[in-house]
Amino acid sequence: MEKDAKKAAEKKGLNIREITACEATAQMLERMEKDGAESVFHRAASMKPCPIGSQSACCKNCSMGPCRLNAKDPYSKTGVCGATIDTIQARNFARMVAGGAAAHTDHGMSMLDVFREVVNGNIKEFTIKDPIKLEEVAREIGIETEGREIKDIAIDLYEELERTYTQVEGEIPFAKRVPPKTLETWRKNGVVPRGAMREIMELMHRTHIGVDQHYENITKQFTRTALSDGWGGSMVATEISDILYGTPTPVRAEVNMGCLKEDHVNIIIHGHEPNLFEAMLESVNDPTLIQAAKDAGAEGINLLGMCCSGAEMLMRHGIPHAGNFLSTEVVMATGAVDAMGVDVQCIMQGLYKAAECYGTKLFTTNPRAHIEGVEHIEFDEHEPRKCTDAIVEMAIVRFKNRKIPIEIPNIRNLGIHGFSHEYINYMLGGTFRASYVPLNDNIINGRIRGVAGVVGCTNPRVRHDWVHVELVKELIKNDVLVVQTGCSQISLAKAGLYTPEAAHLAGPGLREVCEAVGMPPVLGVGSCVDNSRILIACAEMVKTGGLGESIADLPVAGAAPEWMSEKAISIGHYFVGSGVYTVFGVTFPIVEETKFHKLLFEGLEELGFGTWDFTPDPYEMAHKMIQHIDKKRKALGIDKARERVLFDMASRREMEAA
Ligand code: NFS
Repeated sequence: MEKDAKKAAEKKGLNIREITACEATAQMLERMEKDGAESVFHRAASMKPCPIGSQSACCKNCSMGPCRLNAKDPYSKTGVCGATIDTIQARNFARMVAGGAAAHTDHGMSMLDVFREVVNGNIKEFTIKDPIKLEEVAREIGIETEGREIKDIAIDLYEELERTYTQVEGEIPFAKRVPPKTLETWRKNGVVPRGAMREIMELMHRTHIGVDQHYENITKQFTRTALSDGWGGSMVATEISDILYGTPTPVRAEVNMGCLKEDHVNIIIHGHEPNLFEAMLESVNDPTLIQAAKDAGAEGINLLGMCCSGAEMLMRHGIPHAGNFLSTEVVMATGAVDAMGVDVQCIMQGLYKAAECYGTKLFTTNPRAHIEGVEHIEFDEHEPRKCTDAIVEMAIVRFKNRKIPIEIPNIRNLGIHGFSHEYINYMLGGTFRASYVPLNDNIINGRIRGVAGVVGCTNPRVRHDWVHVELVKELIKNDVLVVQTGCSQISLAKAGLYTPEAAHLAGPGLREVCEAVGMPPVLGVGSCVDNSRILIACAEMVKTGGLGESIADLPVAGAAPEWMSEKAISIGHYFVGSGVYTVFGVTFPIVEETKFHKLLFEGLEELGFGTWDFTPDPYEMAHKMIQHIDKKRKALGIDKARERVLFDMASRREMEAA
């Protein structure tokens, strides 16, 4: 009986407008429904999340279990080994941090591998595009640069940054960028990362059955591990990508599925490491391959990105972006994607079926990420074009033999992307006085109430894009400047908030600043590893002065309203570890009213860190963040300034009315 009901519900199909706020995704889901094709949205509808697992009240770390505890009465039971709910949850949370931190640091490590090979002359296709940044980064971590050759500085930089991963004792190099008072908090609590490999290894050890069985001690180690991601692996990934491929500056670019072109060979690169994408950019500009595409009847080759490497290429080169995580299968329903090349992270296995259904040539390229049934063309950084040229050639063949009727949603959104920390510096300060002083001043005088980082994934358990968009709109309406990365940035770009004109949606203070500088009220700073740019911006704000002595003093807040990955948990926790109030949506993987929950949601703040919070509602989320920002303004004694500005605005309006 129950089965029949379920089947009937499945037959009814998806309630498309309720599951996504993205019009292009909705249109393609309609097509998939007609074609009987499957997507992440369909699978989410037919699979209910496990209620015990979603609260992290189970343990499968050994074979005496798996043990299921009672989330409603969490202290009524323990695991077979005697592990309490707090131990179990802390261990589960810790392993999510370890998984996420491992992903980011392994990504950073492969960027460093490429850098080493470029410096040694073993890779010729890539070069050092931004030697100025190389020198700056080197200087910041104590490497002598005066009068030295770039190559010699680069060799030292490589060796120094390698310690981010391999060092067994001491502090990671970028600890030098942490504001002294924040670093003092870390030292006092024993959480300054040594090397990421060591931290992740120790965390996996400590969460094994029968090792660390105090949730506070486990929390200490996963804080250290998360910090080795944010100020370590992720930061290295960002800095080395800038050095090799150029530091982003603002660029006009388009997003959404309408960027696909019916009369072009369309190639999408989806994943996280920019190396594959950079090589692909060379391939699609190769005159021989362009000619081959023309010979096949195409007008040219159209390269697009998706997910995080897409976000990086969007901001670094203005390459169009076709959509975020939840749209990666759906986009193939256009029939217009001739080839998709993927590398690592957030690559759904379901892509295989969608590609098969709509005739897209799908390729895995990274030795670390194969998919059963999918053709693998290995990408070797020493001969990058071998792989990318092959993908282009196959895409051309597919173009010639297109069988599926093409249906491209006619939606494109123009915006300005590419606000690196360096550019924010320059933009607000001007060429001759590049600094954060104007930002700090505008925060102190209350035109800008505070800064919010809104980042992270999209998740089919909530209405796709909607939570991001509503949250950000509410924040800017209240004069909070928003910086963004990853899939969240694409949600807002699709909603049209990446134009300077979107400033009219901002509150009067923020609008004034945006109009004066000509910037959008929402700044995209890149992919998820580029959240490190937000950390650097926070450190700069502290250094510039007037907003307290540590990151925890700043009127800033962070959010991942539609998160889904372990990487998001690691990011969330390194922001908390750095002193930032951070709120997540969807669900929070902990039972409420446990000691561990209390530690994350209250206790950490008392130790000088930031704090976790949770709500699935975007408006409540915005106001929780604003409340925190106001609390910090008050503690800094700048709440009065803000009141005065509000009064000024009100009186101005009164005058206008009169
Ligand atoms: Ni970030 Fe990038 Fe997107 Fe989430 Fe996945 S693409 S690293 S994890 S889903 S934001």
